[in-house]
Amino acid sequence: MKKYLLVFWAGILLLAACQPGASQIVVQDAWARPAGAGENGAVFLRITNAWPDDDALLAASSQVAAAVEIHRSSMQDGVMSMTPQERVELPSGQEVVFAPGGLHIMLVDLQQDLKVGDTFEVTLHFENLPPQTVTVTVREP
Ligand SMILES: [Cu+2]
Repeated sequence: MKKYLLVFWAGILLLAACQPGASQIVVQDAWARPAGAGENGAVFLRITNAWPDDDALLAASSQVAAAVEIHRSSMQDGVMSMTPQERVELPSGQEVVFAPGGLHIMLVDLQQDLKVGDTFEVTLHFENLPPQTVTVTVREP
């Protein structure tokens, strides 16, 4: 397990070294559930802060939805509810996972259908580092 982690970090450092000036936030496995125009969609991904300083995700934007919000799902008294997040901490050297049942990027009022195999762009806005646009692939959960 330790060896695996080491290889993981070497990969991150290599990635960072190959992109001088690029944002030191590494986003992996960005995907969205299929959904129809007029509905709400959700984007899931993993964000690693490979920068020496802490940062935070403050907002997200995309052309495919009328509004984009950052939410956290939680179970309260047996009922699933979503709470908007003003910021999501991205501590240096740590991975933050957006996954079903937890953190997600909510696409409010989709302007187009999201069909399996489609791709679209979402831009992540951070407190310190420059914004980063990632490609999201639509797939079944
Ligand atoms: Cu939500």
